[in-house]
Amino acid sequence: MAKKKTTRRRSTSATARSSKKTSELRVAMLGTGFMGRAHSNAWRSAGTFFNLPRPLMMHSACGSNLAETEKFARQWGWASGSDDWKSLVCDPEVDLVDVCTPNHLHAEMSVAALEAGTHVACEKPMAGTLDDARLMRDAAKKAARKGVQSFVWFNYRRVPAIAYAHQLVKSGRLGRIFHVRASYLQDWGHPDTPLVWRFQSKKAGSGAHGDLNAHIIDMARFLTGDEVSEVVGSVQETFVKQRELVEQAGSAIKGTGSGGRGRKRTGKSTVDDALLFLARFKGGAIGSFEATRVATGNLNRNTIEINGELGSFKFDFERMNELQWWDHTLEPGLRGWSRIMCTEAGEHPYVHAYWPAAHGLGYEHAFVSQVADIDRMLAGGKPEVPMPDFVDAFETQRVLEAAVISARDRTPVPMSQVK
Ligand code: SOE
Repeated sequence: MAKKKTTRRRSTSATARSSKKTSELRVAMLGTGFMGRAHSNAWRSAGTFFNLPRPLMMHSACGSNLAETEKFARQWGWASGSDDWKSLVCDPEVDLVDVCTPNHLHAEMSVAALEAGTHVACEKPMAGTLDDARLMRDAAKKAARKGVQSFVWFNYRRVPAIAYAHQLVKSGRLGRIFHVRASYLQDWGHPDTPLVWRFQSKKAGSGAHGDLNAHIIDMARFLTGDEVSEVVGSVQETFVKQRELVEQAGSAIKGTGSGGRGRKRTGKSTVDDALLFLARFKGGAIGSFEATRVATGNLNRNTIEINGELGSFKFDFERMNELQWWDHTLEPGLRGWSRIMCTEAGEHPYVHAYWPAAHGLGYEHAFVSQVADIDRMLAGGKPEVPMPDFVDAFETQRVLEAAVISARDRTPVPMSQVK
């Protein structure tokens, strides 16, 4: 992203950043890709669905191409477009910076914002590397002493079925937990997918691992309330070693290649296409985690199952409004999997803000709900469901790192060895 000072922002006479917890919350978003669209929609609609303590003001969207970014800003409701993130992160007119750029930019942008006293909401994975994540965590700890907050967009926590499952575990309905079985399967990383940034370790850090295992590690930690104590074993593979080089990747996650026409110029993929690992938890449970971009036929299959002594649940994002529940306290003849529609206002988190029972939610709603929680927290209140900050997300990043070391060295890695 360009660093030159050619920003064109809304001009206003207000210069002092308001610290009032009831005043407008002015947001600048860095990055205009797929996540930029999901976040823009959330910033735009949260105040319509939720009664927010701080009215939202979409100050500016920032991207590398000014003309394109201004177009994006008009389309998604931002007051202006900019290509100058360095000015935005310390602009007194901006209260919060939303970082949804490729992973290698997260640390520099987030740390600059936190040091300037600007709240930060950063996309997952928190960073491409543990070193970057540590810098971010340390900056967040320092900033927190001055009331500056950090947030990470682990959006699946705010899917009502997952948020409800979290409450079931917390209230003791599952009893002692034996198993965590999590997998995040996609198939857009087939050989015809070009060398977009997500296949370049310098930009992404890792492949399916950081992109997808980050989600299910966070979900497992959130759902069990427990921490991984050891990565017992791990295997990773890069099936597609060379991918097509393209000038313009386009805006789709997988980019747009030549589709097999003509001779292709190729470059090396430097990330995993799949990484699987086994883990132990401090509380005694064991877990399996699988992330892949080449699970043909699985488009966005984020699943997690937790088996406890008193009950179990299963979740599959492809049926995101449902939670499968097994109550082991029932007499044996009555036991069976029940399909709960998690669309009951007053019972299932966040549903009260949206539609009547059984009028399901979609991918975008978890982002909208996260904006509502961020807004509440920046007004001094509590989120509806616990929110990960940089200190929390750093723990997920440590588990990611342990799994990489375990795969590389073909050895178990106790978490105490990963600082
Ligand atoms: C691509 O794999 C992707 O967009 C991830 O980056 C997201 O985090 C995931 O929720 C959906 O798939």
